[in-house]
Amino acid sequence: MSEDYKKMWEELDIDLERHDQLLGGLSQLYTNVYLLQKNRPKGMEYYDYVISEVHGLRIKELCDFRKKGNKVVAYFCLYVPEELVLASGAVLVGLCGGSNFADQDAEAVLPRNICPLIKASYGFKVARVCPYFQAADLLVGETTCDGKKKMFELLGELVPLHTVEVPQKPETEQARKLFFEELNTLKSKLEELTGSKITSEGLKKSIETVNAKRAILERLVNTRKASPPPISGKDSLLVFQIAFYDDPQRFTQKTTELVEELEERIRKGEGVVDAEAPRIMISGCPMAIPNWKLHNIVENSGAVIVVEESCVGTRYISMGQIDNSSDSVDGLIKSIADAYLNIHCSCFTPNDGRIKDNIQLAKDFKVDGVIHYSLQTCHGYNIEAKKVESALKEQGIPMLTIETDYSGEDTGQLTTRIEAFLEMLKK
Ligand code: BJ8
Repeated sequence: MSEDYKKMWEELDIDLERHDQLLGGLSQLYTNVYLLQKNRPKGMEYYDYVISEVHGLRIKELCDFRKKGNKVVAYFCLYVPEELVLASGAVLVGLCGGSNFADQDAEAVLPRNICPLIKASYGFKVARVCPYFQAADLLVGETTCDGKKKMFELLGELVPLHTVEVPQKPETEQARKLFFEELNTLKSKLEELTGSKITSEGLKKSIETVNAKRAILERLVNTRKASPPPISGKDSLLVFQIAFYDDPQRFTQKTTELVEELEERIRKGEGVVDAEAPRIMISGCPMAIPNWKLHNIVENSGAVIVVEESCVGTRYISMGQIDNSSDSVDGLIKSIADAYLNIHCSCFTPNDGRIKDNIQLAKDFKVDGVIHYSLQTCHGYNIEAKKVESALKEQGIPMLTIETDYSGEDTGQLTTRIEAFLEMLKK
């Protein structure tokens, strides 16, 4: 990394020594997991570059943006609409942590036996190793699972934080009304932060920008219906992970180039694996960078992941194309609120939509089996796994349930279980 970046990190109050360790580990992991893959699409070079500059160029862009008086907003969950943030003139970046690097820092305050994603989200702030955290002018949390909700209270003691209330029973009229009002409150908070008014013209434009991003991601998802699929599960996961913090317009343009290449591969019958490789769906908790553990094990075991029912997969685009035909700010926020309640997170009750999504996706992507993925102590997804399993079983689709964390300690055990599951599918 250049001296310029060092100066930038110092200005962001990064702990340089630990940050070096973090980046060193990431680079090694990325080489092993990603760069050794065979037959990758050329379009993945852009995402390789983004990762090589993950704490460099994008952070510089954010710092330059802030120097002009603009604001950076950071978030942890899909229920915070990017459309509203962009319409306020700010940019939105994702903060969820996917590594156990700062667990010890988090455990000085948080209990040891909580979800690794919550621990990482808090630990990275305390350890001062994440420049996205350091560059954020406002964090937006949300009331989804209890662990996150309570962690946000502690995070709010360290940084400016606003929490959006997400209703838990989305089917009711009261829930829709509450979420609409919550997004209106967020709008006021963003206006206060940026000093600019959110207008209907601005909102229409930002809806268009984010719709375009979702449309190209949907096209990417659809390419994986092909047999053989033109892209690995690992690579597709990476594209979704990067969608959380890249510039949305550039991301859409680069992903369009990638998708065009993938569609061409399909026309030529080219794939990343043999057509006989077992087709697997992953369903469950999100995977933040650099959590590539499960995908790596599954694909190194000879299968291919063809779809993720996850917030780094189909849930990220489950709002669909948001209607921006209204000429009033209220009308547009109502469209956004209604669309975002189509994200079927396990914090909802009941959450039948997610069960239906699992069945539909398993059929559409012709999967041979499903691996349900829960992070340790994530009660919502852990408990819901039973319902998902029964529903899939009725359709004759086998499911393996996995609960894990960010450590590598269970890699051997997981590999054995996954290989046995794949063997069973082949039979
Ligand atoms: S919309 S999945 S991003 S809440 S894994 S912290 S649920 S204990 S991340 Fe999520 Fe929004 Fe839902 Fe998606 Fe809690 Fe579970 Fe941990 Fe989780």
